[in-house]
Amino acid sequence: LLDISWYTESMRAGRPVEILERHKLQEQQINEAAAVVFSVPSYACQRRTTLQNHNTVLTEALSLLAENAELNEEDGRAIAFRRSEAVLKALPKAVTNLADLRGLPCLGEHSLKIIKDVLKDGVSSEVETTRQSDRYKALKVLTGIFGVGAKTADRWIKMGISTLHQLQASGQTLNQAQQAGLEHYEDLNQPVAKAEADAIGDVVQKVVLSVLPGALITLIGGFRRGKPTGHDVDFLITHPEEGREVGLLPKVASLLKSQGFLLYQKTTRNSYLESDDGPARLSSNMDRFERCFSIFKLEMNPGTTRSGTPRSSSRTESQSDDHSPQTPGGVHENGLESRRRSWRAVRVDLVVSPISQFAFALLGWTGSKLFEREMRRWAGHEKAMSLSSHALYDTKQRRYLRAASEEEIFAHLGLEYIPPSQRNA
Ligand code: DCT
Ligand code: MG
Repeated sequence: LLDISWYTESMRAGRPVEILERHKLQEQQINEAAAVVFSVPSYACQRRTTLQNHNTVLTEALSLLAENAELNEEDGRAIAFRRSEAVLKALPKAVTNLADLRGLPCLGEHSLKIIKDVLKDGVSSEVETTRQSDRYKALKVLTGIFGVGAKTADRWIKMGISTLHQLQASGQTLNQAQQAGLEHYEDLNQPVAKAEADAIGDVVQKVVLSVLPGALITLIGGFRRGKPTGHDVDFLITHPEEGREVGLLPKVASLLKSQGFLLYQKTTRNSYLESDDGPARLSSNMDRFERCFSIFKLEMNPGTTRSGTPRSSSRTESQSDDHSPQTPGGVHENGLESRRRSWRAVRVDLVVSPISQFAFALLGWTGSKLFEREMRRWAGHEKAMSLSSHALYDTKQRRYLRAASEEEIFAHLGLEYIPPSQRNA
């Protein structure tokens, strides 16, 4: 506390600046003494990250900058923001002053500056400027189209295309995925609820079992981590007898299609062969399972309201803001029409793995993306191993390490087992 005699002396001598300085210093000392000391290991796969986040204002700010970097294909920057975001997500309490961050890993200079601004002013001007920037808004709108990635969006923006209307008017040739993406734009940008994922799961299960009795179907991705909503629904399919699963998806897709459940689908074959691919190529996060990317037509019970934010607000925004997601004019969807429809479009991914790779596929497809990335980094940097959704290879022993469960993979990697609900990094 302030030393009273020094204070009165300084006041008498007319030294208010010194008083202020000393005040500040003392405040800082008090803050530091009261600072919470968090201890957080540096790899996300060593941490338990639940959906309960005590620092949403900070993590949302960092997440927007990460997203912007991803949309601009600035990978290093994106990862740095994602790592800082994940550290804050893992904290058991809200951060209230900078001193709370002492000793935490992964917080780079840029992230710290953002955190500091948000703690001080409630917002970061860099975040707000980015959010409002024409380029960010255009990238968001265009990559919101299924089948459009950052590269395509950038090419279009350079041609002066930054809205859906401009895209339609431009006469650009769209591939089939993009055409379907544009047609179902509004639905595909609405969050999918767990109940909707379960309803789709029932349909998928019935069809898969009719083609391959004994097959096992698992809901993966964010829903397996306990998220209440997602941007898509991911399923992993396998069969206890290795080999029985080969060629399953073309049959499943054609049945689903004939029953009117698919608005779009693209099926790719399994292109992974341990003998051909070898461990060197395994570090890539792209896997080569038999896979079906689809847009599912989900019937909704009468009176069922859609998940997520009310549509009315998004429509008002789109009328006033030229960049926000608008329904492509003249195409199928318009507000009233779609609200009266008895169905909605949902992105659904089906992945098939041989049973011998199932644990790796399950682990790799449960996410979160950062958790997966960190697990591969841990494997490579700390254990000289190479982890993918197909296998784990030990470079020193020069052999593949088999696993029948996720627990075994964590054990091979010398990591404490983290259940899916705590992988929300
Ligand atoms: N995955 C990954 N690396 C990628 C893409 C995906 O490790 N580049 C894994 C992690 C999550 C899983 O696949 C499914 O991917 P998404 O559906 O994109 O993620 P999600 O966590 O399910 O997110 P959402 O809830 O929004 O669908
Ligand atoms: Mg998903």
